[in-house]
Amino acid sequence: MLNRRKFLHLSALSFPVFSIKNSLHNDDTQTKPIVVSTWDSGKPVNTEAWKTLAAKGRAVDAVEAGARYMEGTLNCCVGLGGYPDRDGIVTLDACIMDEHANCGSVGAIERIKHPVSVARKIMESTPHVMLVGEGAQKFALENGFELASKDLSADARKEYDQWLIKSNYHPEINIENKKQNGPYAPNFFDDGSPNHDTMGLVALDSSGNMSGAVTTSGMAFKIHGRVGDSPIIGAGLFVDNEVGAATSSGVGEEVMRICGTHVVVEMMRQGYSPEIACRKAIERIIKRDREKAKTLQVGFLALNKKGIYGAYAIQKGFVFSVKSNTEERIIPSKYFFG
Ligand code: SD4
Repeated sequence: MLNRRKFLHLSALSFPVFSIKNSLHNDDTQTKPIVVSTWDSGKPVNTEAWKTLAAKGRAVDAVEAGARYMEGTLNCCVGLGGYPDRDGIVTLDACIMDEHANCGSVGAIERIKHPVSVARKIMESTPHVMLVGEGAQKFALENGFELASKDLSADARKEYDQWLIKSNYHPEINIENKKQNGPYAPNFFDDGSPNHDTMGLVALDSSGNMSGAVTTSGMAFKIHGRVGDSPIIGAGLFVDNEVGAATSSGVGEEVMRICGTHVVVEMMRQGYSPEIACRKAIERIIKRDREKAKTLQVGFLALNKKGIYGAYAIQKGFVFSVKSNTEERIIPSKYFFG
């Protein structure tokens, strides 16, 4: 039986949870349509997705269009213009998930410009969720996708040649200040600003349905065949049309170890706001290995069924882009260390 002392203790413990839940449940506002994307580079991605959302289209079409925009920007780090693996080969990961929990995914695909659309084709025309490597490329070619050149972009060639001098594999993704964090951290421009290789976006359409997509060239100079969190459903992306959707960026291995975006969505199901849900997933990563977590970056971004968004990261520097009928802006994420 619960004695009074235990009862008081339990109610004190549950108070913050109760108030967070209430703050979500008492909020009757509904923002739709809305799209949120990782990073400041998400701004034009949102603009592209918005064309579909503003025309009362489906969220799944909007997120595919947003991801395709980024993949098509070949002077950028997402898609075929991205940094190669340590063998000098660009391998791409992508996924998409719709309001019915249909999902499609490609891992380590080579020489295909729009992996997100290959993922969608897998989702819609096969009984499978994920194809990888040569099989994914074969499937893409059989379905009308073109084989692109294997040449690296000028920027990727320059960075790869530079990296080859030491061939020091020291993954530190998206930490804000390169100089603070060791001799060589890939994914930074010369001025030290983060050069993101991943684009994740989630959207709520005017019918109240949610979808998400992620596309990436993955971690720069990775071991050939390495696949990160981005194409893994429940790690880099998760959508539950009853609750909300989440995506991630940062060191994929850490996200995969906790099934990060699935954790975020399940936290939202329990009533937590998107920001607190993201924070809880970040805390789970930090709890596993606090010292290691200090050396790396992971950021989660979430949107709930009411169109309320939130993000949380391990370190300072993660930002996200929002577009709705009432706002269009880039917002710095809250973070744990700093
Ligand atoms: C990965 N999560 O492959 C990706 C990398 C990333 O910005 O997010 N970079 O692990």
